[in-house]
Amino acid sequence: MMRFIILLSFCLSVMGADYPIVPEPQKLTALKGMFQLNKDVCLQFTPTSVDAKRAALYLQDFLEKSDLDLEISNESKSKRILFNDKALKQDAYELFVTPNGVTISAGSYGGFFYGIQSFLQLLPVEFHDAKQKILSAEVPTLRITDAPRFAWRSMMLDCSRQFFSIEVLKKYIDTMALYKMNVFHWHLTDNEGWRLEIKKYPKLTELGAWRGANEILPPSRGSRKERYGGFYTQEQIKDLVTYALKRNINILPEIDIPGHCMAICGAYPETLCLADETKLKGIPKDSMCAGRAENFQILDDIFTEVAELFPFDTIHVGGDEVKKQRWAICERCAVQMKKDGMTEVDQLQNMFVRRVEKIIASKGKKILAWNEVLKGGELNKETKIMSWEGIKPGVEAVKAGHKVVMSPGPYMYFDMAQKSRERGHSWAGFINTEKVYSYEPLQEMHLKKAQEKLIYGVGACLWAEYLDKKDYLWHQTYPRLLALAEVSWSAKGSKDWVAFQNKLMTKQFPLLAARGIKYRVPTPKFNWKEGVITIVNLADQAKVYYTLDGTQPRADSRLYDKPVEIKDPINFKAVLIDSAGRSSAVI
Ligand code: TNX
Repeated sequence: MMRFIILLSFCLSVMGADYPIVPEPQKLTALKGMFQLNKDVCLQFTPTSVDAKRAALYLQDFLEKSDLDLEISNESKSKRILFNDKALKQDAYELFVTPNGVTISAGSYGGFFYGIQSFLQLLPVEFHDAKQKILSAEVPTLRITDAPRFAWRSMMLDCSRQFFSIEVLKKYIDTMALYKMNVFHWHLTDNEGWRLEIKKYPKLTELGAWRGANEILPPSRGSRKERYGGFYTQEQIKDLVTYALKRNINILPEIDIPGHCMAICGAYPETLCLADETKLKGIPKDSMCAGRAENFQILDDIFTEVAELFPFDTIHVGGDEVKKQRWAICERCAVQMKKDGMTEVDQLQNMFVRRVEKIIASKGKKILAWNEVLKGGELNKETKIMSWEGIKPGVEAVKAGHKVVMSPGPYMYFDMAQKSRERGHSWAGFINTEKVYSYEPLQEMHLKKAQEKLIYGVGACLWAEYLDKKDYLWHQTYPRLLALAEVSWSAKGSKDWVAFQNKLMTKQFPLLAARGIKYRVPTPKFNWKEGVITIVNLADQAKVYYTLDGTQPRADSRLYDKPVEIKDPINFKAVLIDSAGRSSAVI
């Protein structure tokens, strides 16, 4: 019995801060001793496995940035990192670190890659800082058996409302990969700008990529009257796709149709509905006409180029918030409705999406779309649905037989502010890291076991209306993405908020800081009761400093070490300073 208790407490102690890997692996066992990583260690791989070789080269490249050059050698040197081909499921891996060597086993490139990511999180954070040279390290020994809970783990970035350079996108993708996310959902077109070069329709980017006083797109948040915009060339896109694939990330392009189309409709006004101008007054020009046959040819041409650029098997075709007022008074839409015996404009959208399904199928791909496309009739069962208007549309989609990616606004919309008076949207409430972490993808769905299998993945969205402030993109993504990673990867029921916070504080914040990521430091949480202020839920290594005279608290202000008694009304201000020395906003 005693032995069992000792063993149990030993196993429990390995969770969380001792082995601060995010997302929490499915199974982790601590071992005794340390592995010495230095230039005498060589890299080896199963010679018949292309994936094992690619992974070995990836790790070699990564460590080389710190000047640690490991040789690839099949000689039996004393210590090695072995990439071992083993029949494991897609993206699953085993990582075995002993004092004598490291073995990463997997049956897919993704599995090897994720074994590497867990290993890299065990290294001193200096390895993540390109400016630091580090030639040796002690790595704690352990055995991990790990696999993702969901096959699809996506992060969306809206590059229409704001334009981000390829350099920023690479950093974004690189950091996602560290946390085992595998789909970069790239929102490329919207009312505020069309961002990808389409050779057959050059005006999409010549005109549709720009907004400002004299442009076809009016100025919007952050861009004032200046000409604002930009687009990605096809060469840049191909390069980014390759970059992402190296990190086991597929890029899911989103071409948002038939609504959110002011850019395409501005560049090619003939794509708009046909009606008496007086009746159309005041209705935004953001929807493509559903009754114009040529529009489907244009889309076919566009998707031909999109399908060639993106090797991923799925294309996101939007379908959200289509303003159907134009359709309701359009002569051509009326003809179409009559021809198909339709009585509602929702049916028109269904017809539109079904035609697009056929177009995309002709390119050998499947579609994914926002949940609004469920209205107005059935769709092909191969079409995946992204449930953003809460949880209910996800249930409806499953019941209609579709695979679903859960992105409910109240948990997964990283464009929401994280607390009151912070920058961001708030229509889905305030979403802090704890809220994201609390999300259980099967909650409130009441699905049968077979239906649960259709919940294919989880994805967060970062819309860019409020991302015009420098580096705010990072503030909104981190550390919330780490919570998303645990929600989508870690085993159901394995979540532990206290342990998670400690992992952030002891390892992940310093690691992100080393990578130059300007994450949001969580503000301290406090209780106020009967004249006493108590700071609660303070993670290991986090420090709170405060002032009582209304001045800005800093690292040389009073350190919080016990509840603060307050006699008179007073201006109490506090900040949290994390283990990387970065400060939260003042509360
Ligand atoms: C809704 S979510 C939108 C976006 C906005 C976002 C702001 C969705 C499919 N459409 O166009 O940017 O809300 O939170």
